[in-house]
Amino acid sequence: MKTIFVTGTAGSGKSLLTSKIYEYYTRNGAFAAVLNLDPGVDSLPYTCDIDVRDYVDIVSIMHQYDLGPNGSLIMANDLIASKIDELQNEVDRTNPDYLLVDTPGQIELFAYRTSGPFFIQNLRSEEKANIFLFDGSLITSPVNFVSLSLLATSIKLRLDVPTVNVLTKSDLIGEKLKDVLSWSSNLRTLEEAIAKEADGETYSLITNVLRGLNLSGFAQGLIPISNVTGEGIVNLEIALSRAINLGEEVED
Ligand SMILES: Nc1nc2c(ncn2[C@@H]2O[C@H](COP(=O)(O)OP(=O)(O)O)[C@@H](O)[C@H]2O)c(=O)[nH]1
Ligand SMILES: [Mg+2]
Repeated sequence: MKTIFVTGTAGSGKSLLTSKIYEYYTRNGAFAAVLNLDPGVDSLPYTCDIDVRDYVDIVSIMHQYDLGPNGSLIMANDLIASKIDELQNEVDRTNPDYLLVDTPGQIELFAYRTSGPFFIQNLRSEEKANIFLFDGSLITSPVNFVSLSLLATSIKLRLDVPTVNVLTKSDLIGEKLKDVLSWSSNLRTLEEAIAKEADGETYSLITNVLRGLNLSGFAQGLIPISNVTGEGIVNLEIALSRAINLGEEVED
């Protein structure tokens, strides 16, 4: 079994992409299954094979601990790790070729809290990979792009699994797509774009951070996709196969 985690900010397209990857593998004759790890979600664009909501119930948490919706979501996210044995049993019983894990919108789970990385590191699977989604609609400026890349870097260093970086909603951003791809592959282009927008102090802070992180090397290979038109999904599959199968692709 190979496990693919889909992470990214709230609304970046995780659930919809999960459904597209599921369809892709199924169409190609592989046995794929979906694990929904989001305890707070109402409706999903796919049928879950395994669902954390069977074990963690937001409404009972609200009542039991007298919490509001935010507090109970945070608590529910922390409880995910404590349900790993139950979820692992279901995963083992299902035993798919590809397990797709759709994750909660609260990115803190992976950026800061222990529960997210614990779950990813301790779920037993032959191979694991993470897809991190850069939400195309959030990249309205080069500074925003850097900010999102820093978040992606924080998560990558905490998860310690091969990561594929994806830019979603390519259908919505028009001309900006070209800019974003050039920022992600060429540090100089990114610095020039920032120089036009930021004042001296911000510019020097950002460029120092970028050089320290060698962001251009890190963000290289940002794959643009649209979950709506299907554009780029095949490229994503190729990158994903490389990450999890060491180059062996799903057979047609
Ligand atoms: N136009 C467009 N909309 C998208 C794309 N991906 C997701 N969406 C929409 O963005 C919203 C959030 O998507 P969802 O998959 O629920 O995001 P999640 O919170 O990360 O799981 C939904 O209304 C989706 O239909 C995309 O590539 N293009
Ligand atoms: Mg979702």
